[in-house]
Amino acid sequence: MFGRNFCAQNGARRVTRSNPKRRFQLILIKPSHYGDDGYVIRWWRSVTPSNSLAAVYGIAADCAARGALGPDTAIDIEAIDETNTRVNIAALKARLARHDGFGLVALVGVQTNQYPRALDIARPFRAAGIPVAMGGFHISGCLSMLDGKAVDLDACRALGISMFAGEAEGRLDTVLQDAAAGQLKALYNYIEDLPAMQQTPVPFLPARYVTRTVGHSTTFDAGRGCPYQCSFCTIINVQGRKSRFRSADDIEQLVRLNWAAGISKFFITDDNFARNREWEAIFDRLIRLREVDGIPLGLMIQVDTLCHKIPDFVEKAKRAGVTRVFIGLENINPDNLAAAKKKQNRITEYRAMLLSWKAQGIITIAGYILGFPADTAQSIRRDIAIIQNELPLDGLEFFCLTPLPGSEDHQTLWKNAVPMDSDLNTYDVEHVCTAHARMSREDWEGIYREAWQLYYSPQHMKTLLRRAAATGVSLRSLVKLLVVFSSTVRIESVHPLQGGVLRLRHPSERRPTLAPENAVVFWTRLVTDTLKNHASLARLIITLALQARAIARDPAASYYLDQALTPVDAEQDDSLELLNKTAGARAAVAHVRKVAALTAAH
Ligand code: B12
Ligand code: SF4
Repeated sequence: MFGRNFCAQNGARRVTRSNPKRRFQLILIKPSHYGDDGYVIRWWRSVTPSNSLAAVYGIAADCAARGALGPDTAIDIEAIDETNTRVNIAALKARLARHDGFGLVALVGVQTNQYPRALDIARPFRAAGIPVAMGGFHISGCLSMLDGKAVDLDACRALGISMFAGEAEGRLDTVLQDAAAGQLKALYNYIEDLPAMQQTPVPFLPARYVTRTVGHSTTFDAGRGCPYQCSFCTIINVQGRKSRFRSADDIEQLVRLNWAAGISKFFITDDNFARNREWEAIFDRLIRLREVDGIPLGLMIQVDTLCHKIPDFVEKAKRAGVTRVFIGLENINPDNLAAAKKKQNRITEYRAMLLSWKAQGIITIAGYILGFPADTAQSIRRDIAIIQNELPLDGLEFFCLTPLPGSEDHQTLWKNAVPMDSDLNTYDVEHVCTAHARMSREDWEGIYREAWQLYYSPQHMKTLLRRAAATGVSLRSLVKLLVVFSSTVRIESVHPLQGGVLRLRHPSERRPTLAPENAVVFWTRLVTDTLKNHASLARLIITLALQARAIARDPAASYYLDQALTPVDAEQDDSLELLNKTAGARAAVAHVRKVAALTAAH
C-alpha cells in the first residue's frame, strides 16, 4: 500500500524523503506503436488509459513511499503513456543528465506490436549509457512459450536492455536497487512465480495523467488469471489459469484514492471478471460505495458468455455501477469456436445472456474474431447480418485472428516453422500475420475493414438507437460509442481500442526504417487530413445526435421490438438463422435438446 507520503492529488512526484542526498529518476514509458503511415499512433486525448502503466506506477509509488533505495535517496516518478503524450527523448535525457544518469527508463507493458517502438525509444538512452528495463506481454509471453531467444529477444540483449518477465508486485524493489547500484541484470524471470494480489500496491495514476484520456476514466485489475484454454490466448500462459484477486478492502482503497481526485469512472481490466473468485465481495463493496457513500461509480467490465448463469451476477453488476460490458463472443460458428478450444462459448446461450444485460439497461459490446478456419469473406458477411438481426448487441469490435507470441497458436506455428510476419509491429490484431486456408491475405484484410462498415451501417446504427431507447440504455452514451466505433478504422485506420481525439504526429516519431519526409509535405498533409477527418466526424456526430433526439422524443420509442429484442423462446428460436445456418449451429441445438431430454428423463 502507499506509504504516508503519497499524495493522491499531486501524485508520486511529490513523494519526498526528508533531506534526501540523491534523487533517483524513474521514467515509466508505455510505448505506442507505428501506424500504417509509419508514424507513432498518438492523440491529444486517448480513449482508454493504460492499466499496465497504472499498475507499475502504483508499485513504484509504494517503493518510493517506503524508501526502497534507502533513507538518503528519493525516487521521482514520471509516467508517460505514448498514446497521449509525446516521448521527448532529448528532454528526458537532459533530465537524467542533470542527475548524473542516476535513474532508470522503464518500458512498461510492452506488447508484441509495441516491441519495435520500445526498442527505438530505448536506443538513444542506451547510447547515452542510461539504464533501460523492459517488461510486459511480449517478453513474458515469449519466455513462457518459446526458447528464450524468439521472438527477437536478442535485440534487448544486444542493446543492453534488462528484460523483466512475470509480474512486478514484490519485485520492483530489486530492479530499482540494482539499477541504482549500476548492476541491472540482463534478465529478471519470475514467469513461474506469480504473486498473490492481496495487499499488493493497487494500480494508480495521478489525476494529471488521467485527464489525458477522454472521459477521465481510470483502470484497475481486480484479478488475474482465467480458467479457460482458448488457443489464441496469451493471457493464460502469462498470468496463469488460477484466479488471483485483490481483496474488497484493496478495491475500496483504490476507489477512495481516485475519488479524492474526483475520478469515479473505472475500466476493470480483468479479462474475465465473471471468473474472479471474489467477484461478489468486490461487487458488494462497490455497491456500498455507490449506494451508501454516494460515489458516482461508472464501470466497464469484461466477462464471458456464461456469466448470466451465475446467480445475481448481472443484477449486482448493475447496482455496482456497471454501464458497459465487454463480452468475448468471438464467433457465432461453433466449428470455429471448437477449433480455437473456446468450447465454453455456447451460441445457444448468446441471446439469453445478452438479453439479461439488456434487461438492466447495460450497453453490450462484443469482441468478434475474423479468420478462424471456417471463415471466408462471404461467411463473415452472412454472420454479421445474422448478428445484426438476431442478437441484442450494441457494439461489435472486430479483430484478426493473430498468432500472438505467448499463445498456443503461435507456439504451434513456430514449432512447425510456419511462416509468420517478421515485423512485430503488425501483431496488433488488426493486421494479417500468417496465411489462411480459405482466404488470401488481401481478402482477409479487405473483409476486416469491410466488417466495420457492414456492422456500423447508417441503418443498423439507427436500429441500435431504437433498441437502446426501448431497453433503457443511455442514448447519449450509445451515440458516443457509435461515433468512436464506426469511424476510427474508416478514418484513421486504427482500432477503436487504440483510438482517441485529434490524431497527432511529429516528424521525430517516424519509424527509423522509413526515410524522413519533406517538412512541407509532412505539415501540409497533417493539416489537410486533420481538417478533412474532423469534417467527416462532425457530420457523423450531428447525424447520430439528431437521430437520437428524434427517437427520444418519439412516444412509441419504448414499445419498439424486433427479433433481437424478442424474449428467448426455445421453439421460436429454433427457426433463427443463428441456430440454423451452419452444420455446427444445428449440431449445437441438437446437443442442447439431447441434454434437456436426458435431464427431463431423470
Ligand atoms: C486492459 C488492456 C488493454 C487496455 C489498456 C492497455 C493496457 N495495457 O493497460 C486497452 C483497451 C487500451 C488495450 C488496448 C490494446 N491491447 Co490490450 N489488454 C489489456 C489487458 C486485458 C489487461 C492489461 C493489464 O492491465 N494487465 C495487468 C498488468 C498489471 O499486467 P502487465 O501489463 O503484464 O504488467 C505487469 C508485468 O508485465 C510487469 N511489467 C510490465 N511492464 C514492466 C516494466 C518493467 C520495467 C518491470 C520491471 C515490470 C513490468 O509488471 C506489471 C505488474 O505486475 C491485457 C490482457 C492481460 N490480462 O494483461 C490485454 C493485452 C495486453 N492487449 C493486447 C492487445 C493486442 C491490445 C491492442 C493491440 C488491441 C488493439 N488492436 O486495439 C491494443 C493496444 C493499445 C495500447 N496502446 O496498449 C494483448 C497483447 C498481446 C501481445 N502479446 O502483444 C493482450 C495481452 C490481450 C490479448 N489479446 O492477448 N488493452
Ligand atoms: S476466455 Fe478470454 S482470457 Fe480466458 S482463455 Fe479464453 S481468451 Fe483467454
